[in-house]
Amino acid sequence: MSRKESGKNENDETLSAGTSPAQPPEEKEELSGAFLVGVQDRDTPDSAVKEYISELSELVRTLGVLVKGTLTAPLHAIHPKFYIGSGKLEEIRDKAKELHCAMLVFDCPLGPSQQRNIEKFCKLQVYDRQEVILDIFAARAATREAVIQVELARNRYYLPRLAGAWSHLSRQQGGAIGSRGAGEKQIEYDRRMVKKKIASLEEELSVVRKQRATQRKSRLRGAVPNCAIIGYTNAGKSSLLNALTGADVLAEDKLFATLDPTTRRLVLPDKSELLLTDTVGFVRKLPHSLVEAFKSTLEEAVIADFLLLVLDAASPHVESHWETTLSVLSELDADRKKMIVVFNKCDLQKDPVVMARLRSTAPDGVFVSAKTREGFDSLYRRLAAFCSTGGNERMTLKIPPREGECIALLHSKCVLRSSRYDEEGFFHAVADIPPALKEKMENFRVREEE
Ligand SMILES: Nc1nc2c(ncn2[C@@H]2O[C@H](COP(=O)(O)OP(=O)(O)OP(=O)(O)O)[C@@H](O)[C@H]2O)c(=O)[nH]1
Ligand SMILES: [Mg+2]
Repeated sequence: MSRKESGKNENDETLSAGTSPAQPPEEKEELSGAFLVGVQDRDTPDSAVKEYISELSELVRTLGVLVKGTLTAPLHAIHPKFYIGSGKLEEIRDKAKELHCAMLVFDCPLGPSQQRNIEKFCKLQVYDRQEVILDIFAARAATREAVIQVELARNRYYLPRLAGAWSHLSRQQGGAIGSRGAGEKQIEYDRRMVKKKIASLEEELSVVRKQRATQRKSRLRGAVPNCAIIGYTNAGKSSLLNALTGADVLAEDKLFATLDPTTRRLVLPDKSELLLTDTVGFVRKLPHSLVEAFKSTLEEAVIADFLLLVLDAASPHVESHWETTLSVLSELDADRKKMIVVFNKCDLQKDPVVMARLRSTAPDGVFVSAKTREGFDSLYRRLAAFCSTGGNERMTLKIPPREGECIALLHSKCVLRSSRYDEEGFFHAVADIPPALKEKMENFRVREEE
């Protein structure tokens, strides 16, 4: 089922079950749809909990599953057996049964045994947010690299869940809940198989990574700055790449429409050039196994000379999306990169109060619309400024005579401050090096003490 068909977007405790709301569900109605469970600790305000649950609804709907009801459980301390208190879980179970739901989806990360305990107690399938995200990625993966990465992440997620988790796996193949019959031997066998699978996926991924690194090298050889477009899922990253470069990347009102990076060359009005790479979107609580597995894709952000951090100015949650994006970047060790903050979808955000708030939080932010192209002139100016000076670094260099290509690059792509040849033919220079050439020139750098 597509997201658009999948029902309303309210945060009501009980949502339409797809039948007429006036008629109670029939006794023998088949189990379907999900009941969502949010958790609220003392530090989380009501508004944030509402936002998390509405995002979880969106994620679940992306999988084509109807959301029938939601409930938020207060959390004073994590209950080792069920994560939340047993009284609350009973209430959740009864509500979910009343609505003939087939599954519970928790917004918090459940441990393998908590997941099993809740399944046993409620006799319902139990998912957590991480598994939902993994499933969305699995459904979206199209290229070999994405498929391997997702499969790797899923296998790593399932490995600790194998012990006694037969229903959990068998349900993936349509098995019934509560049918855990497999003995320890079988579980051991499965564990070995999953470990083997993980090892072979890792091997396959390392081959693909090497290919990507080679492609990247040939891209970097062009000495054009690299910019990665990053941001929360659905912020409009692909739309922006398309609008700026005339690329034809799929841009859809879907979570995680993009899993594979696409790079396009952009020639700015002042004729400076850069390479723009569209990347996979971020989301709150991105499963660690996914971040790990998608490292080679996400590395595009790490190796870029600078970032375009795209935010959806029309989203009521723009600030928290920004925070999440920065925290995923910090997990990748890329949060201190130079970046241009871009507020997209300005055609949809006409509230002057919101715009003023965003302007004051990001005085350097650029406000654009990928749809109407408003604000593109200022974005071009910011990009051009970056290309000409932004990322340059002054280096003192000593280049051997055999490196003629490097010397030529210094003359054509760098700003030479001073230069001379010595009697052995070495080229000595002080030059401002653009980001794309830093790695290459680093080999000939002369340190102060030398
Ligand atoms: N009105 C309006 N809609 C936009 C704008 N930019 C993007 N959209 C819409 O927002 C939705 C998401 O756009 P994408 O470009 O797919 O977003 P993304 O950030 O690449 O999303 P993921 O790949 O899922 O992470 C699509 O329906 C776009 O048409 C904009 O400036 N204005
Ligand atoms: Mg995209």
